Amino acid sequence: MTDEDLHAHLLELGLEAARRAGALLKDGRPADLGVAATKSSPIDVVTEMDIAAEKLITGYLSEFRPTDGFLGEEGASSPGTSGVRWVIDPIDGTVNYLYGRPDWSVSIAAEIDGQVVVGVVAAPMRGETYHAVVGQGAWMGERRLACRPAPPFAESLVATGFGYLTDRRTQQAEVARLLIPRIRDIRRCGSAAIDLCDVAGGRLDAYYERGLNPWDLAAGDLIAREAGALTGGRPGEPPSGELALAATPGLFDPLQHLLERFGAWHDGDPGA
Ligand code: LIP
Repeated sequence: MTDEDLHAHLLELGLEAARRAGALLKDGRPADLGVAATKSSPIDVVTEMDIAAEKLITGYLSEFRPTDGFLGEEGASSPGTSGVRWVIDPIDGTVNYLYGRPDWSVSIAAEIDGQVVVGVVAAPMRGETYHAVVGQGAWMGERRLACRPAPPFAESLVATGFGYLTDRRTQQAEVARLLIPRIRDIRRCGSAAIDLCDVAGGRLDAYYERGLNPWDLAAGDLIAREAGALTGGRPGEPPSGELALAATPGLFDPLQHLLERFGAWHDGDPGA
């Protein structure tokens, strides 16, 4: 199988897995959905549907690719032997899903030897699915995605997010306070994968956040890059949990410079 054939195969599986999980989550959401457990803090929640969706996705993919590895937010973790690893966030935007808000997504990426080659983000409540294959552009269905031409910095629309730990949120609020007077406005959607796809599709000029996990980032980062955005972390660094940034090229450097100066890459002084 050529690399191109393998990528196409992985994309087909990722799209169908995301479609099936999205249907389960949209049509099967219990009216009385509650919190099944918490993780890093009392506001870092997981529902029965996060767990069910991850089980559906891994079960479907394993049926066709039994030797692939998995890394999932809700515990799927196996190295596999094929060199392919699926990185899965079954519900990106869990708090939104818990509250019945529409901005949540199913994020599925396929890595080969540690490099993401396929990314799929399904946003069922938007009726939209975004995808990318490395080197083949970013798409929303059949529509090719391209990030927005850079506006003047003071007219940029920038999204961010806030973590689940108080010290981190305090510093993140301080960074936003310093940034807001310098840009058009801030948006906080609650799903990193959707924010990254909105940069890819020109619905945002940029997005940054500290504290993302690999499953929040993997698919959306590829989609943003394949749409022509620049992505990274601190200067010279790749996007990571320390800091993830995606922006239309004309905004990337000035925004990265400000985020470095404002301390977007650390949690501030505890108790400050
Ligand atoms: C969410 C991210 C979001 C961030 C939230 C949360 P989850 O992922 O997509 O950008 O601000 O705090 O981490 O936990 O819903 O999969």
